Amino acid sequence: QKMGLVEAPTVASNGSGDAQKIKPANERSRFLEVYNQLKTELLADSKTFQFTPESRVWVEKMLDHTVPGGKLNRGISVPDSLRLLKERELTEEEYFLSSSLGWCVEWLQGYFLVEDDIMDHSVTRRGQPCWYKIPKVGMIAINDGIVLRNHIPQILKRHFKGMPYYTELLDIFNEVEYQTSLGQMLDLITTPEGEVDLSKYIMPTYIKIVQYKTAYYSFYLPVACALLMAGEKDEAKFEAAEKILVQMGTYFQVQDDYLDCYGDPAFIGKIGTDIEDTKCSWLVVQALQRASEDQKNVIKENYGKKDPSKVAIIKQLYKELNLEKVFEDYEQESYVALIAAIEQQESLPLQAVLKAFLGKIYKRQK
Ligand code: GPP
Ligand code: MG
Ligand code: MG
Ligand code: MG
Repeated sequence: QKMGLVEAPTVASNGSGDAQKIKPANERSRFLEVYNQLKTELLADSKTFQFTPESRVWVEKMLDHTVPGGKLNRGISVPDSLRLLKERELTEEEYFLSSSLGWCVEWLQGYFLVEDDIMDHSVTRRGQPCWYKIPKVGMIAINDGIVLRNHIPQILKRHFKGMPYYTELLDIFNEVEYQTSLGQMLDLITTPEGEVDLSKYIMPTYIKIVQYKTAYYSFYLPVACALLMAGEKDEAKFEAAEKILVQMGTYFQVQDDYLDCYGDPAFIGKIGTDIEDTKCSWLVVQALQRASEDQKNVIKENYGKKDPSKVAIIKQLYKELNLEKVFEDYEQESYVALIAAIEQQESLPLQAVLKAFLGKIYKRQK
């Protein structure tokens, strides 16, 4: 193991016994090799690192903490999708380039999470302290997020300038970042600190928040990258894929909201804060749809408070309203609806791409 390289975990099982969601360790480590190369190039950039050795060390530590430690579903979906679109194995070059785009998606995600954890007062992420919680980091994390974000066009310039789809790539990353920031804004202004306005927690608002804050960057972006690399020019194909991927991303964020309350922090790698943060979570929207007047008052009195006993009262109410079952039904219905929508697609390779992505998240435990 060379110093400074991120080690690929050799874990062969996620403990849930669900083979579908287990990534072979070699797939992960092959993908991580691309990360190490991209990182090395960024750190060697003479323009940027005429600074001090200290700044190089800082960036490397920051990257290793914030970029590669997640499930990597979004990133690996780019080479996976390209392989399915081409209906053959990728060449070394195709694998490297599509994986680089996958890493750009992971870099974007790293940036979003660094900022999101500050905004959400989160404590842990991916089984470690959030970046801003690391000693000597604190609010420097805000700028580190901006550095991460600006690494993306650097990577794209180094490896894609001159490609026929270079402009489209830059455009799509910009567009998706804009959409995500609007979703995050909606998420935040729907829940001003210290204020509980239950009338705002309705399904149409919820759907808009999650489509914008999660679905575009997590689902549409990786597949759009693969379509661009495959030379796809038909606007209608992008639109058809977008429609389904936004629907899939909505389902994914509902799972995220569910796991925030019901997931095992040791397994999902983060401690939920949605109840304390007064979030417009899928669970509270469902609870309000089913609550009696008395139960609504319980929510009003206890939602959005740091006090653990108030959080426990909300969780108890969710139990009484049987939200675990409501979620189970939703999960089943979403899956059936998504498969039906996918099978309406004319292109079989695109169907395969969408089914593969859905397979990665269906019934996920983390
Ligand atoms: C995740 O929502 C949303 C994002 C990561 C988008 C952040 C966008 C920015 C422009 C910063 P979440 O807060 O529910 O995620 P988690 O549960 O992982 O904290
Ligand atoms: Mg958030
Ligand atoms: Mg958050
Ligand atoms: Mg969440």
